[in-house]
Amino acid sequence: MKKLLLTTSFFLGFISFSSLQAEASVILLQDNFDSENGGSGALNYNSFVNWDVTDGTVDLIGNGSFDFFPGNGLYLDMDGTSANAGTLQSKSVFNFNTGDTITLMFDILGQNPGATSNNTMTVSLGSLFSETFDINNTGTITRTIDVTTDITTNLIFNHAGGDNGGLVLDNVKLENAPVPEPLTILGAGTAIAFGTGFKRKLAKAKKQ
Ligand SMILES: [Ca+2]
Ligand SMILES: [Ca+2]
Ligand SMILES: [Ca+2]
Repeated sequence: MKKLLLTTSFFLGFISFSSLQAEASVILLQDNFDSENGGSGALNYNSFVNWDVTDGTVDLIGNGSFDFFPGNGLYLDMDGTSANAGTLQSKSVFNFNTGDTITLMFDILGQNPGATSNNTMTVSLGSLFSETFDINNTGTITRTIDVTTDITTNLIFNHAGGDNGGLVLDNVKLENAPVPEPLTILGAGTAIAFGTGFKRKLAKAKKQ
């Protein structure tokens, strides 16, 4: 009987562990800017649902308003209309644990045709990630980041310069595949709990 108990516990623990291992990644932030400002463009916009402009300005354009890249709804000229390019910081602060795997995606649609050369934008996620992009990076950017230290951080897009025309940002997505470690403990706990319950049932059956 003891052998059966052990086998059952092991089996259940294994099921919990296996199913939790396969847990999908979590989308932490996804934004196409299309429904900002009731769907209309606005220069020097700073009433974002998901973002604060912490320095300079950005322009919410597209959808018929300075629509340099039609078909993308609204999007951002990261160098606004104040001669000081913008820094866009996520309102959310994200917690990452060692072993997590982050996927960061965004589109650089191109740049405002009024922009001069040398437009650069540094994208950062605390000490985990920092990379500077320019017009040569036009397209969909995808970066996979392995988390090697526990960290709490915002996601920041920091455009340099200030000639009122900059790189154009759209479709930001931040995703995390959490490390399954704490869930393994849960799996073992489930096995122990079940084992105890099974033992009690056996004792009860013997009494009857
Ligand atoms: Ca858009
Ligand atoms: Ca602008
Ligand atoms: Ca510029």
